[in-house]
Amino acid sequence: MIQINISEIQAKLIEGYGLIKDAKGKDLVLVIGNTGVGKSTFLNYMLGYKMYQNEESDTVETVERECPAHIGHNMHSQTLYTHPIADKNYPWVFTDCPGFLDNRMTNDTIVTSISMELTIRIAKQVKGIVILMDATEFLSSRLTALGPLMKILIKLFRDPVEMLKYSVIGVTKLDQIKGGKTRAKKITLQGLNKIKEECRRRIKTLETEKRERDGTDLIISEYKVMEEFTSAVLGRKDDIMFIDILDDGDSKQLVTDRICAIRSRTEAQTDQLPYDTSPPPISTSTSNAQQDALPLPLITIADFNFEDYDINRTSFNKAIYDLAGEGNQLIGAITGAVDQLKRAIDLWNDNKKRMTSMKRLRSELDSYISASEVPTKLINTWSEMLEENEQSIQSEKRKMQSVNDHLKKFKQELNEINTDKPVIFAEKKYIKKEQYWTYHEVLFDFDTEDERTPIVDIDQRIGNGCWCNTTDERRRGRYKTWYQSDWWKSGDATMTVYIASKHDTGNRRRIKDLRVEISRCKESFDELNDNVLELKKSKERISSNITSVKNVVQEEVEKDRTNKLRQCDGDIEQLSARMAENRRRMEKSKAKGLELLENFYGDSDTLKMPEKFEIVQSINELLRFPSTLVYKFIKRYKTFKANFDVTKRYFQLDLNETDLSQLSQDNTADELDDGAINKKDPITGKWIRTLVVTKAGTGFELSSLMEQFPMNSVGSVFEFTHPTTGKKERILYGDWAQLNESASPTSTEEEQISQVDQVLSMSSNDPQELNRLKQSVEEEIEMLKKIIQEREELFTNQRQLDKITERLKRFTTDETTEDISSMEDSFEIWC
Ligand SMILES: Nc1nc2c(ncn2[C@@H]2O[C@H](COP(=O)(O)OP(=O)(O)OP(=O)(O)O)[C@@H](O)[C@H]2O)c(=O)[nH]1
Ligand SMILES: [Mg+2]
Repeated sequence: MIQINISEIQAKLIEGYGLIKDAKGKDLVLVIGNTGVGKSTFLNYMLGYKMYQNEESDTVETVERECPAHIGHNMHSQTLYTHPIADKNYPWVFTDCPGFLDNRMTNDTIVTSISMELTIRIAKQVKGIVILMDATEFLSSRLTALGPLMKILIKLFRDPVEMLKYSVIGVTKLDQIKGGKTRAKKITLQGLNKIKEECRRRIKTLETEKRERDGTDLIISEYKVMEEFTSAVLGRKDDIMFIDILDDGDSKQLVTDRICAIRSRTEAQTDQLPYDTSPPPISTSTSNAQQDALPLPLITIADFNFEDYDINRTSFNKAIYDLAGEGNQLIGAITGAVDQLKRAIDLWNDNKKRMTSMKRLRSELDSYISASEVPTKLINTWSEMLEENEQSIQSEKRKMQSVNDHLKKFKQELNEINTDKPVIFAEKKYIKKEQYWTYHEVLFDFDTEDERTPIVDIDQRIGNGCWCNTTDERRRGRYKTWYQSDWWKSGDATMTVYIASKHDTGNRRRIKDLRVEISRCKESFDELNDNVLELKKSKERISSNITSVKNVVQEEVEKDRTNKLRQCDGDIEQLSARMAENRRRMEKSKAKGLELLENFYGDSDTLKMPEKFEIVQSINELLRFPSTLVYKFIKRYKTFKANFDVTKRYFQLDLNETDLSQLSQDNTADELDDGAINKKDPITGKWIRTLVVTKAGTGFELSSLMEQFPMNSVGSVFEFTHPTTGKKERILYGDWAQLNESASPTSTEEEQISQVDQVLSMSSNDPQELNRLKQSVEEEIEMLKKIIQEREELFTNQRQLDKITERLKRFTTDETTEDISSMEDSFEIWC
C-alpha cells in the first residue's frame, strides 16, 4: 500500500508552482536524465557558468557559488521540481527536469511528476528534449547503464522512440573516462551496441519461454522499446553530443546548434499553443520517410504519460478523488442530516397545527352537532303545532261547554212548559153580598175551543166556607160545573174561576222548536266531542313524534359525537405518536449532524474538511482533473460553506427551548395550495380529496367544481351547477376542519351558513371515512323523508279539523234567533 501524504504533496506543489512560472508561454527545452547524470551541472554550463573539477571529490562544480541549477553531490536526487531557467541568450527556456529514479520518497516522485506536467501545460510548447546519459555507466556495458533512463522515458512518453526526433542525446562526465572524449565515444557506442544485443537476446529468450519478465525489473515490452530506442540512437550515432563541460564552450555551441535544428522548418507554426490546439500525438503520425519530408508535429501534453505515469501518480490521483469523494459524502451526509432535521421540524409543525385544530375541533364538537338544524327546526314546528292543537282542544271544549249550557236551558224551558201552570182563559168574579152563604150554588158554564179537559181553580181566599155538591161536567170544548158553597163567614168574597191548559197553540210551537234545538245541540256536542277526541289523538301523535325524533336525534347526535370523538381521539393519538416520532427524528438528525460536523473539522490525526477542500481545489486548479467527483466537491463545498452558519445553527438548536414554528419551511410555493380547493396532507404528502355531499344526497369531488369556483373561495357561499344533477345549488365552501377551526363565526359568516342548502362537506383522503360520511348522510335523508311524510299526515288532520271548525262556524251563524237571544253571546265567542 502506497502511503501518500497528500498535504505534504500539496504544500510542495504550491512551493514548486512558484518555481515553474518562468515556463509560462515559453518554448521549453527539457533536460532529462537519471538522477546524478549531471543535468543541473549541464544547465549551469549551458548558461555560461564556469566549471572546475574538484580533484578531491572527483566532481565538477561551478566556479561561482551562486548558480541557477543546484548540483547534488550524492546519489539522492537534489531537484524536486521541474525548474525552467530563462536566459536572455536562448530563445527557449531550458528546463531542468528532476530525475525520476525511485530513490526518492513516494510523495516526492508524485510532486516531481506533477511539477513537470504543470510546467509543460503552462508553456507555449516543448521545443526539444536533451536526453543525458552518463558515460561512466557504459563502462560496465550492462543493461543497467540504460535501464533506468529507459524506464524514465517509457514512463514519461507515450512513444519514447518517436521522441528521439525532437531530442539531442548528450553524454556527460567525459572527464571521468580515461582516454577522454575519444574513448568515451567508443565506450558509449560499444555499450549501446551491447545493450541492443542484450535486449534482442533477452526478448528472444522470453518469447521462447513465453514469459513476461526475467530476473531484471524490465519486462518484455520494455526490452523491445529499449532495443528499438538503442537502435535508433545508434542509427544517428553522429548526432550524439559528447559534452565536455570543462571546455571553453565548444560543447555548448554544438548543443545549441543541434537544438536550433530541431523542427526548424516548423518554427513558424509554433505560435499556436499546443495545449489548446491538441493535435494528434506524434505516435500516430506517418512513416519515417514521410516525416523527413513533412514538418514535425508539435509536442503536446498528449505525448506525455503524466496521468498514468506510475503507480504513485495514479495513487495520488486516486487520493485526490478519494478526498473529493469523502468531501462529497460528508457534505451530502451533513446536508442530508440538516434536510432530515428540517423535514422533521416541518412535519412536527404540521402535526402540531393539525393537533391544535384537532383539539379545537374536539372541544367544539358539541356546538357542531347542535348546529344540525334539520331536526331542531322540525321539532320547533311540531311544538308550535302541539301548542296550536292544545289551543284548539281548549277552544273546542269551550264550545262544548257552551253547547251544553244551551242544551240545559232548552231542556229547562221545555220542562217549564210541561208544568201545569194554568193559563187563564175564562174568569168570573163573584162578590159575596151576604154575611154567609149556605148552599149557595154557582154555576160555571163555559164553552172552550180547546178539546182538552179544562182545569178549574177557584180562589180559595174567598172565605171560610167550602165547596160542596160540586157537579163537574167538564168535557172537551165544554165546561160546566155546579158549585155549592157553604160559607159561614160573613164578608165580601171574590171568586175567580179559570181554566189552565198547556195545550194552547203558542206553547205547542215552542215545545216543537225546543226539541229541535235540543237535538241539534246534542249533535253539535257530539261533533265537538269527536273533534276533541281527534285533536287529542293528534296531540298524542305529535307528542310521540317529538319524543321519538328527539330520541332519534339524540341517538344520532350521540352516535355522531361518539364517532367523531373517537375519530378525533384516534387522530390526536396518531398525531402525538407522529410528533413523538418527529421529535425522535429531530434528535437523531441533530446528533448525527453534530457528529458529522465533528468529522468535518477533523481530529488531530486527520485532515479537516476545509483543508481537504483547499488541497483538492488548489491541485485541481493546477491539474484540472477531468473528474466530476472533484468538480462536484468544489461546487458543493462552496455552496455548503456559504450556508454553513445556518446549517450549524440547526444542529445546535435546543429542541426543547426553541419555538420550532419559527423554523417551519415556507411551502407557499405549492401551486395547488393557491387554489385552496385541495390540500396536501403534511404527513403523507398526498393530495387530500374533498368530497362534497349535498342535501340531495349526491356526492362528488370538490375538485370537479374547480372551474366553477373563484380562487380562494374558502368560507364563502357560491351558487354552482351540480355536476351530476345539473341543478343550481348553493354551497358554503369550507371543509369540516376549517369550519370548526374559526373560533366563532362572524355574523356575516353565520348568515352565509344559514343561506346554504344544507351542504355538508368534508375533507379526507380516507375512503372509509368518506363512505361513513356518505352512509350517515343517506341515513339522515331517510329520516328526513319519514319526518316529512308524518308531517304531511299531520297536515291532513289539520285540514280535517279546519273543515269541522268551518262547519261549526256556519252552524252558529244560522241559529242566532231572537227567541234564544241569550245564546248569542256564547256563539259570538265561537266566531
Ligand atoms: N566529474 C564530473 N562530475 C560531474 C559532471 N557532471 C556532473 N557531475 C557531478 O555529478 C553529480 C551530480 O550532478 P547534478 O548535476 O547534480 O546531477 P543531476 O542530474 O542534476 O541530479 P538530480 O538533480 O539529482 O537528478 C555532482 O556531484 C556533479 O558534480 C561531469 O561532467 N564530470
Ligand atoms: Mg539536478
